[in-house]
Amino acid sequence: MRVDIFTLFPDIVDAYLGVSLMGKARGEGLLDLRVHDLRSHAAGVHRMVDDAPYGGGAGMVLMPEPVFACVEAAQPQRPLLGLGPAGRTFDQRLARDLASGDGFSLLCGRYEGFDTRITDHLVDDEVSIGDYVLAGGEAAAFVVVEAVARLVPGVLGNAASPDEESFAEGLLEYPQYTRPPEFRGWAVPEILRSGDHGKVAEWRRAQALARTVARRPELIEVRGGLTESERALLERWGLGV
Ligand code: JET
Repeated sequence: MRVDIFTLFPDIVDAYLGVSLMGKARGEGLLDLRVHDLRSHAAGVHRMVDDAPYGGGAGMVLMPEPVFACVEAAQPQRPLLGLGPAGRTFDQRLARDLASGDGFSLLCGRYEGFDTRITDHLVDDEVSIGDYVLAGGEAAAFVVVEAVARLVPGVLGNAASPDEESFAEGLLEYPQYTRPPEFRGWAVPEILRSGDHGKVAEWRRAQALARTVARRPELIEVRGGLTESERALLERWGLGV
C-alpha cells in the first residue's frame, strides 16, 4: 500500500512515520509512505506558500500554485484527501475502505485553509477527524494513517483480525483483565477464570452491549436498537435495561 502525505512540516511527519507500527511496516515493505514538502515547489527567494485572503479577514490561505506543483510532481496515489474540519467525518468504515485499496494520499492544511481551487480541482474528497479545529492537518493525517495501517494484512503482529474489535460490530470493547487476580481488593470477575469458554464469550458480549448502551446509545440506534435476544442476554447477566 502506498500513502503520499503533503505537508508544510515534513520533518514532523517523517519522525512520526518512522516509529512504532508504521516504522515497522515501512521497514518490512508493507507500507510505502512518502512525505512531500509543500514548500519544495514554492517560487521566489521567499518560497511563499500562503497569502492573505481575498475579501479580507484574519489569517493566511494556502496558495494554489505551490500546492498544485508539488502534487503534480509527485503523481500521488489517488484518492487525494484534504484534511480539515469541513470534511466528511473519518470513521472505522472509511479506514476499512482505504485499507482495502492500493493506497491514498493526504493533504495537510495550515493557516485558515486551502485556496478553494485546491479543494475544487485537485483534491478528490475532504476528510475531518472530528468537530474541533487543529492548527494544521498533520495530527489528523497521523490518525488516518495509523487507523488504516493497522488494518493492512501483516502490519499487526497478532493473527486475530484487527476488525474483531470495537466498532467492527458497532459495539464498544468488553472489559479486559490480566494478572494479578486481585489488585488492591479489586478482583478479576470469577467467570473469566472459570475456564468455561462459552460462558466467557457470553459474558463479554453482554458487557460490550451494556457498555455501549450506557456510553454510546447512538451506536445501538445505528444497529437498529437491541434485539430480543440481546435484551435477554443482558437480563441473564444482571445488566438489563
Ligand atoms: C481538522 C481535521 O483542523 C483540522 O485540520 C487542520 C485544518 C485547520 C484549518 C483549516 C484547514 O484546511 C482545510 C480547508 O478545507 C477547505 O481549508 C485544516 C479538524 N478535524 N479534522
